[in-house]
Amino acid sequence: MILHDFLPSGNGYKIRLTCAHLGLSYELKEYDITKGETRTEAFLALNPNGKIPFLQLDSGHSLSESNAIILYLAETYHSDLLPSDPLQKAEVYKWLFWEQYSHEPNIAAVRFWLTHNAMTKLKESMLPERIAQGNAALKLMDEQLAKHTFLAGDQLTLADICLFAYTHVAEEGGAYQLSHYPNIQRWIESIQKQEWFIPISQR
Ligand SMILES: N[C@@H](CCC(=O)N[C@@H](CS)C(=O)NCC(=O)O)C(=O)O
Repeated sequence: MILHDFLPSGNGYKIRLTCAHLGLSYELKEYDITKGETRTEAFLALNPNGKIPFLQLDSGHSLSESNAIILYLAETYHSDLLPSDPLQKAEVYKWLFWEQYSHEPNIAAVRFWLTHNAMTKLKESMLPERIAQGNAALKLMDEQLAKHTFLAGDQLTLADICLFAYTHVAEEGGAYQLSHYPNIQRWIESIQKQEWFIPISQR
């Protein structure tokens, strides 16, 4: 497998973490998204969406969208990261869909704007609303984690890998303070203690 990625990306990190958990090896091809390296003709021929992460399988098939990729990997390797019971599985899907709509646009996008010199007047005007929505997302996670060890219950699943990726770096850029969310902090530490854990800057 070849993973096309940018190491600071939480979306790419979801795949690196899933592969680490599953013990899968892959070739890494790195792109600097701040220099438009995913917008070249050569990259667009591979992935017309012009974004990392992007996984080329040995079969010749290719996949984009981080959460589709981690679902594919967990199902293919029959991992307990995705429960087989339909209701428990739906709980995992729920967090993955929620992440893309209610978490990633507020936490990941704001981190990128503030840490990669990507602020414009328009983005600046959107910032207060995005930060309010991001804090609402963190509060919801914190409340869930007050009741359960992990997001989808008491077993670690793809929901945790998916949401760990951008939550643990939410403070980068200064928009969010994780000290307001003690249950999230406990959960972050418990994931960092897993024997398969790798930091975001690694593969
Ligand atoms: N929904 C997609 C988002 C992918 C995405 O936004 N990728 C960003 C980096 S995290 C990117 O490649 N941006 C470069 C660009 O748009 O030119 C996923 O979950 O994989």
